[in-house]
Amino acid sequence: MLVHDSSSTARVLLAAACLSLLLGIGTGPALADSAVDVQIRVRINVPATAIVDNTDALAWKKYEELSGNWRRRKRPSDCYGTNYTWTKTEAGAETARARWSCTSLAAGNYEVYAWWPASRFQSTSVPYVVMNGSSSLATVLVDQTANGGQWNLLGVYGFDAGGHGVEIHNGQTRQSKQDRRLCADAVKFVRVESAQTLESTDPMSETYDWEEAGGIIVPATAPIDGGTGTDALPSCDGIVDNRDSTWQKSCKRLSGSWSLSTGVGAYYGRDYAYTNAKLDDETARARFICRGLSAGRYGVYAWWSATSNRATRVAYEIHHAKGVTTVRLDQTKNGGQWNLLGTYDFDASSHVVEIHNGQSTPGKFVCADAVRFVRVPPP
Ligand SMILES: [Ca+2]
Ligand SMILES: [Ca+2]
Repeated sequence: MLVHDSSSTARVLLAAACLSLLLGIGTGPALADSAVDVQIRVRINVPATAIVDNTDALAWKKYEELSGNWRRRKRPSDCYGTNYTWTKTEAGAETARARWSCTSLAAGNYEVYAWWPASRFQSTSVPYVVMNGSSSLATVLVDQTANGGQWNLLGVYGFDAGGHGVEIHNGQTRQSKQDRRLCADAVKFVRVESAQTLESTDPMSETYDWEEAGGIIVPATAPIDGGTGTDALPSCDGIVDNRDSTWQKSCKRLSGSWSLSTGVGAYYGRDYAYTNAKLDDETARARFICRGLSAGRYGVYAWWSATSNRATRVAYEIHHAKGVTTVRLDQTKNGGQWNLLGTYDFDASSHVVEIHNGQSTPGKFVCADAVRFVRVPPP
């Protein structure tokens, strides 16, 4: 823990100072140097993991109720620690919000997990908002009727030092009359060294280096001994564009009306598809599928063209080996680049991302442009 490391740093500095005093009487500058030597050997271990429970109220990690009426309940069977808090669901705007935060973690990419006790009376669509300081990175909708008593991955996100946070609220959490409540229990941040940040380059002239391509499957006919080139792209390079229609990779309209456009720049490939965003139930859905990728852990990315009339809560559903995770993203910003939706385990040949227009921003548009799967090492 950083707090602990700070104090051990302080102890060593104190020891160095004492050493100076003990040995340094009358000798002056030479011993000041030796004190510096001792300082340089101090190694601060930056913590890689932090769990924040609803009972934490420390300076560096705490749970706070920002609004509404939260009540504490003991249920040792499948909650984290000794208890959790809960509040009632709302069909409309939020009336209750709580936050877990941790200020002792270094900057970097972290897996974010949530733990809840499951109950059939809890909401099937609980928004967890991943926060970097005061900025929202993504909203992940979680089904609290299932997967209780375990750490559930909300995705991989980049944080600034000390900016790690997750908020939960009860807005639009009542999907049926059985959804009476939602709970706030614990969250966990785990540093991942391997998470990749893809650079925004011109996608049409992108070159592939077989060695660096990592998990990208190289077909048997392609060179396997390294080398860079654009002339022998693998048949399934992990990128699925809205125009792809082969067996290896395709983007299919599952429902609704989608139009093609080049009206807003910085799209991927030839163009993008768009549809109207809806406040309530979805009316349009499209599926990006990539076959030919091996089983394993992949970072999932999406590309869109951003403008002010895009929807701010666009639902991307990642269909992975452990189920379906929905990530909500703001398409008014971060256009023209690969944006990480999280890291997930996939079975072979079943890499699927679906996008739909439900529970979003009416009057705005949802853009389906391209998605990408990039293999990362297992944790
Ligand atoms: Ca707890
Ligand atoms: Ca496209």
